[in-house]
Formats: sequence, C-alpha cells, structure tokens
Amino acid sequence: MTILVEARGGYRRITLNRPQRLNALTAEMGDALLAALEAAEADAACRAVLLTGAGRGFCAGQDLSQVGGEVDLAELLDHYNPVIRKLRALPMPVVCAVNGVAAGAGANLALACDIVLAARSASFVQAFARIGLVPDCGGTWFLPRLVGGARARALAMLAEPLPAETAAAWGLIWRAVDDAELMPEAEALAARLAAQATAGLALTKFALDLSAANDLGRQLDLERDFQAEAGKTPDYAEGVRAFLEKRAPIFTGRRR
Ligand code: T3D
Repeated sequence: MTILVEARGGYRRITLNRPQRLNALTAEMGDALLAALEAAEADAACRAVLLTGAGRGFCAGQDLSQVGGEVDLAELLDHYNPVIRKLRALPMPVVCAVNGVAAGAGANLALACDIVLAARSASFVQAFARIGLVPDCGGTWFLPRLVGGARARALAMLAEPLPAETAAAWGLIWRAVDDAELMPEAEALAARLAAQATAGLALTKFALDLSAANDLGRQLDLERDFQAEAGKTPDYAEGVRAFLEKRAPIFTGRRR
C-alpha cells in the first residue's frame, strides 16, 4: 500500500508509504492519495487531516525511474493536480508533518497543506531546475505568495535545499521543530484543529485563498457572506454561549 490511512480522534493520518524511494510519487500513488482525501471528506467524524511520510523522507517528488521516453508529463500531472486542488478545497484543515526531505512535487505537496510543520533535519528542494523542468503541483503559485518574488525565483532556479529552520524563518512553513517532537506536535495540532469549529475553519481557509484574486472591496463582500454562513452554524452559537458561561466550548463541527 503506497498510501496508509489511520483514523485518529477526530482526524485522519495519511502517510505516503514508499520509504525505499523517499516516498517518490507515481500516478497510482497520486490517485490513491486523492481517494484517501475524498474518503476523509466523506467521513462526518473526520474534522482534520494529517499528512506525513514514512521513513527518512517526506516525498522526493515524481519517481524519476518511471518517466522519460514515451511518458507524457502533462498526463502525469492529471494524477497530481487533482490532489493539490482537493487539499485546497477540503472543508477542514490539513496539517503536514514534513519528516525529511521534500523535493520537487513533494515540496509543493507540503506547501498545498494548511499548516506545515517540519523536522529540523528536513529540507525543501524545488528540484525541477536540476532536470530541466518547471515547478509544478502549484509551486509557481505557492512560492511567490509565501516567500515573495525574489526568494521564489532563487529557490525555483537554483534548486538548492532550503533547511527547515530557514523555511520557517522565511514564512514558507509554520514551524521547524526538533525531529523527535515532530509527530507528537503534529498529532497534537491535528487533534486540536479537529476539536475546533470545522465550518468556520473551512471558510477561513477558502477566504484566505480567494483573497489572492480579490481586491479589498470584493474581499470585504466575501467576508460578509462567509461570516453570515459561519454565524448560522451551531458551533458559533456554542462559542458565544461558552464565552458567556466562562467555560471551554464543545464544538461539533456540524454545519447546521
Ligand atoms: O508530470 C510531471 O511534470 C512530472 C512531475 C514532476 C514533478 C517532480 O517532482 S520533478 C522532481 C523529481 N524529483 C527530484 O528530482 C528529486 C530526486 N531526488 C533527489 O534529488 C535526492 O534523492 C534527494 C535530494 C531527494 C534526497 O537525497 P538523499 O541523498 O537523501 O537520498 P538518495 O540516496 O538520493 O535517495 C535514496 C533512494 O531514493 C535512492 O535509491 P537507492 O539508490 O537507495 O536505490 C534514490 O535513487 C531514490 N530516489 C530519491 N528520489 C527519487 C528516487 N527514486 C526515484 N525517483 C525519485 N524522485
């Protein structure tokens, strides 16, 4: 099984599982990852996803032993782009625990998640330029938005490994943590998010993404509409009630 799925308290942990190839991606693996995300979305008890890799790497990008010759790269991306789209459209937060090197499409798979933690020993490599390719899986979209144009261009064109701590300092990821702390911290974060108001978090995620294409006026309109929707959820009522009663809220994640 190239993708492992475990149901935890309120969230699903999805593990890329080809450790002998640093979890390098194949078309079948892309399809299996998409199916795992769709299954998480269909499960009402699942309110967050945690994505990580087995072994010493997170993901080394496309499996290069399966390309070349007659392989149509555009066709290959038909297996990966739906995964990136699904990560951004999933109505729940996705935590990524980058346990080792994240290269090529593997780096951009991590950047497509909502909150990225990385082990201090991990690194991010936009490896594409080394083999004459263009950053894909959203790399050309995520990079300039996260780190700005100057750093995006150098990362994409030089293909040098960016250590996790620098990635955090530059705003490419949320935090770099000690290697031994990565999975405990990522699990705790996923569990914490799974206990929050899921619909509000989903709308927050979509609003932040949509801001990239909006001017302030349109974004204010969008916030008004999204707020109206969040305000109809039982979790909003519970949040206010809990505040007034000076207790911790108990959110259900239900939309209605
Ligand atoms: O449609 C499309 O557009 C195609 C999609 C393209 C998107 C892409 O992702 S293009 C970029 C593809 N990825 C790369 O170019 C990265 C290649 N890998 C590396 O540069 C290095 O392996 C790493 C920097 C990631 C890690 O280096 P290191 O020294 O820690 O490990 P290693 O010894 O190089 O790799 C360990 C094993 O994994 C090794 O196998 P072996 O010798 O022990 O049998 C190595 O060949 C294998 N491996 C690593 N990356 C890949 C891979 N095998 C196949 N494909 C890989 N991408």
